Amino acid sequence: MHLHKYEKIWMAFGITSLILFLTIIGITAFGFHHHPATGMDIIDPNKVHQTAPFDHPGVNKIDRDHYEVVLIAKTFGYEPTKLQVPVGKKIVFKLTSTDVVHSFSIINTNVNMMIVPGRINTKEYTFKKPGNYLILCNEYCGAGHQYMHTSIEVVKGE
Ligand SMILES: [Cu+2]
Repeated sequence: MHLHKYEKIWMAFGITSLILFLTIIGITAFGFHHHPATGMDIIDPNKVHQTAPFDHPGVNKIDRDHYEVVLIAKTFGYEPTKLQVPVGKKIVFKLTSTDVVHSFSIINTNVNMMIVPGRINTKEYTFKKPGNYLILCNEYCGAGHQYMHTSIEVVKGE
C-alpha cells in the first residue's frame, strides 16, 4: 500500500496529538487527585437517626490531623446547626438526607455536594484560612429552600 507524503504527515500529526492529549489528561488527573465518584454507601432514610455515625451528628476528632464532620440535611436545615473545625486539618464531611435531595455547598471553597436520601456522600477538605464560612443548599428542596443555610466556624489551633 502506497501512502502519500501528506497522508503520512497527517497520520503522524494525529497520533502525536492523541499521545500529547492523553499524557496531559493523565498528568492533571494524578496532579489534582481526580477520581471517579465515591460515597456510594447506602442508608435507610427512615432510620438515619438510629444509624451510625448519624446517631451522633457533629464534629469528631479522628486523629491529630484528621476530623470528621457528620451532618444530616433535612427540610429546611442541617443538623447540628453549630459547627467548629480547626484550620489546616483534613476535614471529612459525611452527609445524608432524611427526606428530599439537598446540597451542601461551602461558599468560597470547592465543597459542593449533592445530598441524596438513601445515600451517604463524603468529601474531604482542608480549610486554609480561619473564619466563618457560609453553607447553602443549592438544590431546590421545597417552600422553605431559601431558608436552608448554616455556617461553619474555622478556628486557629486546637
Ligand atoms: Cu435543601
